[in-house]
Amino acid sequence: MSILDIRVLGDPVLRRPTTAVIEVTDELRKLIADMFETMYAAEGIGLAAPQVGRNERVAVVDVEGSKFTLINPRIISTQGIRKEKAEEGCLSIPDIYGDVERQFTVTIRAIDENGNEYEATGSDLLGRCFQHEIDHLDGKLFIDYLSPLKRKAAMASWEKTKAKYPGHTRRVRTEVKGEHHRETEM
Ligand code: K1U
Ligand code: ZN
Repeated sequence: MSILDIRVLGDPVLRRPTTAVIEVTDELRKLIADMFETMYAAEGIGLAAPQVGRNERVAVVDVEGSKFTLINPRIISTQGIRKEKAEEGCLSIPDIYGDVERQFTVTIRAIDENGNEYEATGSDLLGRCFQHEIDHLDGKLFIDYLSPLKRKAAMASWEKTKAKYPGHTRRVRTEVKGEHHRETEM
């Protein structure tokens, strides 16, 4: 398995719509395994294919041990009208956070890495993560939901941060130091 480079804000791949997966191949399973490894190395709870420069309609999620592979996911229902505002971050916009209002509970239909269709219902952080990852597959980012004022402030902050990511690339590596595993960015 490999840790992949993460594309950051400004890379056009994050704004491109993805292409539906026709067949779950070994090559796709390798991409999924690499995406899980990259997500864990970056200490995220989700990761979508465009974030690693790919255009397949695929994402991975692990919220408190509830692990999902999302191939061609779509939201099939939102239970009730309850919405909730909470702070979000994005592995492709490091160090920038903002409050986003989303459905509290969503049910998705997707295909897993074995090619089997399944449905899953997620509330709270899991529901939020499903929505955040499906947005990535449609070229949408959490900053798109911020008010003009908050978005302007977020972009001003990003202007200072983005120099850390030449070529719109965030390199996450797990480094072994003595007995400790440490995350480093290069
Ligand atoms: O897709 C991504 O950029 C991953 C992103 C997913 C996400 C974060 C917050 C709300 C919804 C979806 C992250 O994992 S950023 C890391 C993060 O914010 C976080 C990490 C652990 C627990 C909670 C949030
Ligand atoms: Zn994100």
